Amino acid sequence: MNDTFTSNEIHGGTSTEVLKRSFLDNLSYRQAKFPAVATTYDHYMALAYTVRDRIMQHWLQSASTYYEQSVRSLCYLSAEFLLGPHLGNNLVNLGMESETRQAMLELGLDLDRLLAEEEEPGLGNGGLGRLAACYLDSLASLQIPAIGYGIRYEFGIFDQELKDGWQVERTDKWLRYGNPWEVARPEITFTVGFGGSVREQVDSAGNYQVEWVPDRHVMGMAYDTLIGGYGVPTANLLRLWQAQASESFDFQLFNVGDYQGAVLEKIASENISKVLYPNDEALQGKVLRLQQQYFFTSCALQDMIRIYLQRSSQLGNLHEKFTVQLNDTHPAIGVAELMRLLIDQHAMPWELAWEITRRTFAYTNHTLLPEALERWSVELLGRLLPRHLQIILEINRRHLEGVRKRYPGDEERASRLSLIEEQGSRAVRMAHLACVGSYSINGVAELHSRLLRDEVLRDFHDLTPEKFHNVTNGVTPRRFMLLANPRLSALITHAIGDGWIRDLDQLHRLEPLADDAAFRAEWRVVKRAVKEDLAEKVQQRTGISVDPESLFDVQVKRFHEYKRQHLNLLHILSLYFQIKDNPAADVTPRTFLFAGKAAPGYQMAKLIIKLINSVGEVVNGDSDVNGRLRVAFFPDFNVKNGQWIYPAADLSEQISTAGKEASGTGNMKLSMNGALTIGTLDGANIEIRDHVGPENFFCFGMTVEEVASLQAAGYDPGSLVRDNADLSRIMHRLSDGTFSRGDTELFRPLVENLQYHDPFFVLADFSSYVERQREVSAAFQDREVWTQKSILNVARMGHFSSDRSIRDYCREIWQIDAIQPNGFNSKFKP
Ligand code: GLG
Repeated sequence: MNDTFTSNEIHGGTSTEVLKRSFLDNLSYRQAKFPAVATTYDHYMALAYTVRDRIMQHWLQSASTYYEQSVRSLCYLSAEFLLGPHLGNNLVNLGMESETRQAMLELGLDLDRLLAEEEEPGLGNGGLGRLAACYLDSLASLQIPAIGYGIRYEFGIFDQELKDGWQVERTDKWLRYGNPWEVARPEITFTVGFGGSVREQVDSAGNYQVEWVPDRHVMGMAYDTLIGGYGVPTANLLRLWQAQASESFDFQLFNVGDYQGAVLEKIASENISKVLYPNDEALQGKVLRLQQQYFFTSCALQDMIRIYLQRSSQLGNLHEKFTVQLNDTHPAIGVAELMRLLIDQHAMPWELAWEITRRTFAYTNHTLLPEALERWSVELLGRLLPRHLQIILEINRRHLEGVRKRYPGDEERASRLSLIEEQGSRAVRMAHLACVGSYSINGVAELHSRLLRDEVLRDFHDLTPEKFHNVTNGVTPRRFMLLANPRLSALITHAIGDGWIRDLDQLHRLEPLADDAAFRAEWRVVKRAVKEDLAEKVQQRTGISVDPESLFDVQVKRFHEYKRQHLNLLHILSLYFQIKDNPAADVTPRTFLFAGKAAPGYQMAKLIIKLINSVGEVVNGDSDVNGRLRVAFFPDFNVKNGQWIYPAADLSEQISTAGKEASGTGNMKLSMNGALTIGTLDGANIEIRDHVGPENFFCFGMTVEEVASLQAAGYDPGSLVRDNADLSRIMHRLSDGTFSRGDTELFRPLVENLQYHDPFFVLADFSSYVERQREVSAAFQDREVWTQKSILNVARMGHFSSDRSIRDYCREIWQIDAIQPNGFNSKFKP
């Protein structure tokens, strides 16, 4: 081996020789293992450090450039970042996968085995958290100065297992064996207060002063994860906060002999960053959750001010150097916190502080579901954050003063616009706080943004229409195409070059190839191979063997009644009984694949999981069916498993009730990998259909307007059951024990809910869905035409790259430009 490498090469070079040398160094000096006793996990760790060092080079260069040029930066505040495994993605982004594979091979190691060792950081629930991760990838790839701020949960989203068809939750100890991707920053630690009281006094100069005296302090310590861009020497930071007790324990208590009490206090503080709330789209109103929100938001804002003050002595232009995107209302308390920091800590007058605050924040709404709109009781908020409640009430007083001036006598409007909900127990409406305290408000798909303007936030739209925007979500093609689907990516690159990876619109150049029979044949070979890979995984994880030749019909996402996994089930049952009536019927063989987690307390969602498995048991084992229908539930849906599933899908199920799914992003991942969509006119489905063309998309079901008028007219799901023989048989069989080993009670809550309430209009859309599914089955028989549609789906998905979303944010909202990192500069002070 060459012994003359410089330190820069050792940490930055990517030749096979250098990589081997770095790897062995890391195995010795960071893992403390000699080769004979090193485990596969040690090898993974040594490789992870080797890769991290290379991103570190990029980060040091980017950070020094940002510092020298005092650039305007984005701060993305999010309670969730669902990153997925780092190693494979970083290798792809650094363009060093093949050298690394070779280096490992020369050391007698298999890169794929090392990749499989990684425990993914599950610091999010679903779409909202994964969107944040896609945006970090695009921000770095587009060279936009940015910091992601969030919480370093010790336990991420639970691992899902299945026991007798039921979901069982297991804690996710992702940090058990250490996390090679993060850098601990004990020197970057902030104090966050809770509780106590507010003292008001007039000082000797006659100035009115407010002092918040919290009765408890928690420290937030930074852990940094580097996010490298694709094919560029830029890396940004994801800075996650971990809670720590302010003292190792309280000496006063210790001295009076209460050692136990002192330690308990410490434990209570550290609980704040202990666990991610596993709810998606449902508010729980728990104190610990509000503590988490305030904790990370306060740390982030204090950190921004610290960074800002490195280059400037007064805070008057804070909003010019930073803009803060609030990922939903979870960090919305930041509006009050920034006011507090500016007024109480930096002695700024209210008007100036408000001007800065209002020009700093921008708010993204992610849901229209009323049960997900956050409200904190005034009593709870006042107890936990008394100074913030004061500030919120003062913001509200001034806000309503403006409203009353503009709409004299319109008290109803004033109460609708108030930050405080007065009906029932008083509560702070966090979305209203975010709207008033921001310069921008956006939804995540065109339909969603329209419904925000016209319904949920209509009064705010009347008041400040210029604040409203739409930025349709996107997903990163690096992780969800290049990394997840190397076969398809290679075929595409072979056909049109690799420019599409950074500029997804270039996929358009595939369009003419949809008419090329030879290309279609290659496309099918790829799809077939990817389906075989997945079939093997399904066999391993579920014991169910599935036929790669069958249509892979995929619904993977969180379980929620609005997403209507049970509508999919009703279709399966309809096909099943069709076969039972006539075993010789000509049915297109299908594999129905489900995956997703249910919130642990959401009984109905868990029952739907059980029903899927119960139906699977009967259908898969029925000799009349003879393998033509297969139902499989792939356990523990997470980013890693998603990367297996998305590429293999033929059909993507996007079947939410119109008006309920803000955007969806799984719909994009599937279509980008060549699945055709069966979908409602909801969320981003509408835009996907517009882009790929209605002839390449199976659309069904009621529109938002039709749902509203059915609701207004009085919806009677029972009559639909009575009038539809297929449906009445299905409903009957669901309750007669056919799918529950004779138990007639098990599925009753689900059946009765549908028959008597059906809040998500499952039965109302059933016929339209089954009819469209019949077309799907027929279309799949003609493989040439199907392949053509599949190619056109991919060719026309360029718009749904998260790069496009980030460009939209930069241009329409943030006003931030890209920056090329310089080389190192001696002036740089780390
Ligand atoms: C939400 C919505 C999704 C959306 C995602 C990202 O339910 O429709 O795609 O955020 O904007 N709470 C969510 O996961």
